[in-house]
Amino acid sequence: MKIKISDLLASKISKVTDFVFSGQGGFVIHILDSIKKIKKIKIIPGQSEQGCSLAADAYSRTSGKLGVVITTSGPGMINALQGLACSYYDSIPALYIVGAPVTAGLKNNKNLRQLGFQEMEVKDIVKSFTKYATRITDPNKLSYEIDKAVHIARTGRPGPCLIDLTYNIQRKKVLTKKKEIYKKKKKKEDSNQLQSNFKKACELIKNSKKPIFIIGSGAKISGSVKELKKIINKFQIPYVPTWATFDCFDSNDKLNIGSMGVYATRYGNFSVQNSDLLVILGSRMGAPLIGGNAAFFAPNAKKIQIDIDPYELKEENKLKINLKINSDLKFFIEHLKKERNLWKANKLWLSRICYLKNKYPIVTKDYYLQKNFVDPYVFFNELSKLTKKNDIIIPDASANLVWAYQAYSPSKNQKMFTALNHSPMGYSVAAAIGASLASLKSNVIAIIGDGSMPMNVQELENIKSLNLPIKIFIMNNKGYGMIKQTIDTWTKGNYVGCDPSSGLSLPDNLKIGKSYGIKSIEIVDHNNLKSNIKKILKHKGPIICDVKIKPNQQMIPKVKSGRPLYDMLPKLDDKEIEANLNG
Ligand SMILES: Cc1ncc(C[n+]2csc(CCOP(=O)(O)OP(=O)(O)O)c2C)c(N)n1
Repeated sequence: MKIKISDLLASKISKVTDFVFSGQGGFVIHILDSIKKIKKIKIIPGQSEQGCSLAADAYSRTSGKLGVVITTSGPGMINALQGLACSYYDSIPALYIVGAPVTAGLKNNKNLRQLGFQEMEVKDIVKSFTKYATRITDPNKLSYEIDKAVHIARTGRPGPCLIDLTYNIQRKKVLTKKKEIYKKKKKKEDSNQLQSNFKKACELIKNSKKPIFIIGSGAKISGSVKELKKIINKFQIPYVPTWATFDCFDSNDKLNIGSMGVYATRYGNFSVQNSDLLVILGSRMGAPLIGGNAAFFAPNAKKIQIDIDPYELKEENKLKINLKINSDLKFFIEHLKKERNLWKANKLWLSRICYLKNKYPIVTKDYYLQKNFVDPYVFFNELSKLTKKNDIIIPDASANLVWAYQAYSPSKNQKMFTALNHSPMGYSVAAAIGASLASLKSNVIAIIGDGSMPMNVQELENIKSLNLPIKIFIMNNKGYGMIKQTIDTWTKGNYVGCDPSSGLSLPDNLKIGKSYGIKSIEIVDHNNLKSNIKKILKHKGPIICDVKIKPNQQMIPKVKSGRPLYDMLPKLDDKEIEANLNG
């Protein structure tokens, strides 16, 4: 029996997803024709391939299924690079299918710029931010390559894979029997070495007086959060979720220290600086987490790092790690589960953390007294109280992202995520589409700056036409707030292209909403803040809310550039800092 290659591809795709996010183009018509015939899959055409790629990224994060993007070679592919990068840098599984020109239109000479129309060396372009990328010119290879790409995308440290499929091959028929079959390889673990390292880690935890578990995205990816919670609760071990696992833990849990890092909480940072043992679980400990100078980070703490990616452990120019364990976190958690006396709770240490948490709240009463504009910390505090079970919160890039992670408290099984490591402006609006399709009964709340809103504004058309329950809050501070704060620090307020006074013109958001046929309102100050948020969250279908923020609103607190995590602005008295560090 023979099968058309594009039909075979469509049938493979139907096994891994319910949605395909696609651009159109001459080189993908057969693929889209075949997919359309499969009723189970819904094709979501983006307004731009960038929108498709970001929606697919968020779909994968929300549904646990594969985000699939289909795009034509050349301009379509180039537009889709944004989402591909988001998925790669945050370890999100995704599958990209690119329609390439006919085989005869592919150049053989590398020095020739282009042979076929829209021909492009896609594999070379994406090499540094895909887990696997290949071009198929042999029809009998398709089945093998798709299975391989899907397997690689989902296993180990996940990430996006890409298949560049020539146009003439898509139309070909292959004998079903002749297909090459992909056999999954099992990675061998050196279990003796691992067990011995796990034992060493447990010894260090047992002997520690002030341990902290730092819980990174590896915990989510490996599906270890539930078991980890049980261990933490059983032994009363304090922990810091990174922003990647922020939504997995209740911020009111007394063991939850709160977030640490350059833009975080004073209590999280003081606690980490005071620790004598950090157990780093699936986190890369990047500069936003540990600060600009690694030598200043938790100098009195021994550090254990467990990571599935050996290259993260090899990264030598940052922290000095005392015990490196290259393993899937799942195996370490299984080991911890068997320990009877992992840690004897130190009440003094726990009460110290509690004390710091109470002493330095992020949202203070005086923020509520502001007369003009909305204070973003008050906004996120109130939003947390009003959102419902299973709601999904997607902050964008920049200051609004920091305000959200500092002041929003996820609870009620909510999800909160963004493209943390790549962080493109305009992520949230396009991502909201993928998240919403994966979870149609929940509100999806996109939080975005007025500067980032224009970057994927075109996707409002899809939000409207699909009538998705997406609530977009535009934090309107009349320009690029975070950039302005950085310029104030480094180049004495010499603003360039970041607000109207320095040449950046930004549109009227209410008019934009109206032109897309989406109800749009504004919140200008604290009067009726709660009732307005309530109204927006209750609204059926999409809605836009322009929230007026002071143009010079800062992110508070924030670590002073190059300084240790405890040295946050606004600056505390030296004596107060010292007292907090001697706990
Ligand atoms: C596509 C893209 N271009 C440039 C940047 C660099 N950048 C980061 S934040 C930012 C300004 C964002 O301003 P706005 O959305 O208004 O957010 P605010 O800081 O005011 O909350 C810029 C230019 C980026 N992250 N993504």
